[in-house]
Amino acid sequence: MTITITAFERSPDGGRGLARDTRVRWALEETGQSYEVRLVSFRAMKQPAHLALHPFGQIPTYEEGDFALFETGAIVLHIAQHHAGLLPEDAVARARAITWMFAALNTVEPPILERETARLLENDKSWSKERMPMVEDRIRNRLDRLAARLGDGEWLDDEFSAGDLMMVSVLLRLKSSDMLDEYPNLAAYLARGEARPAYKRAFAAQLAVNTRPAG
Ligand code: GTB
Repeated sequence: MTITITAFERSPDGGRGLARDTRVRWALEETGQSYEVRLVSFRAMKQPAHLALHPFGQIPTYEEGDFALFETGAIVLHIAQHHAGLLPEDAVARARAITWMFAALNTVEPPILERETARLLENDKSWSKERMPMVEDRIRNRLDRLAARLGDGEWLDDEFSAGDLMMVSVLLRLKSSDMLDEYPNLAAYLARGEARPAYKRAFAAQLAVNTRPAG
């Protein structure tokens, strides 16, 4: 059955890989699944056809015949559960990998998103400069704990898993800041994720979409 995902027709990041289709592409590449991409404009995302797939009018979505999913956590988990390569066989290790996926999405990503919102939407407010150190300290609070847990390990548990895929995807959003400079082991962890051939293929595929000539 053909797998089809949706992605921005033109990502606002110009192909830096920050839009969330990249993590889904990465999971598909890690598990050796071929896929097609349906590109959607901001306008099309809010139309009934897309809203039937994604109630919040966002990308990415995932379709396999009549089966459709939204939310990258659910999509990556589905891919990982149905194809080898992203979850350990051992039940306990598998549960831990899934726990790391949730930790990435529910504990680490929210303060990072808060910083992006503050920078993009609140930059012109009189209180913006005053607020930013507090926003960044909330990120540091998470990074301190994550860095302590990772230590000098290669991945969060023994083997690379969907938990690492999600955590690296979330941390990538800090690349344009200097915050990761404070955490050499996290910066190295991120670099290991980016060096994976599957990540490189996913990144290149989204870049090709976002750098193609207009028209
Ligand atoms: N929780 C959902 C998930 O994980 O799937 C979040 C999905 C989401 O936020 N999708 C965004 C979207 O569709 C695209 S990725 N936004 C359009 C809308 O809500 O109308 C978020 C994103 C967008 C742009 C950049 N960028 O330009 O750097 C980075 C990330």
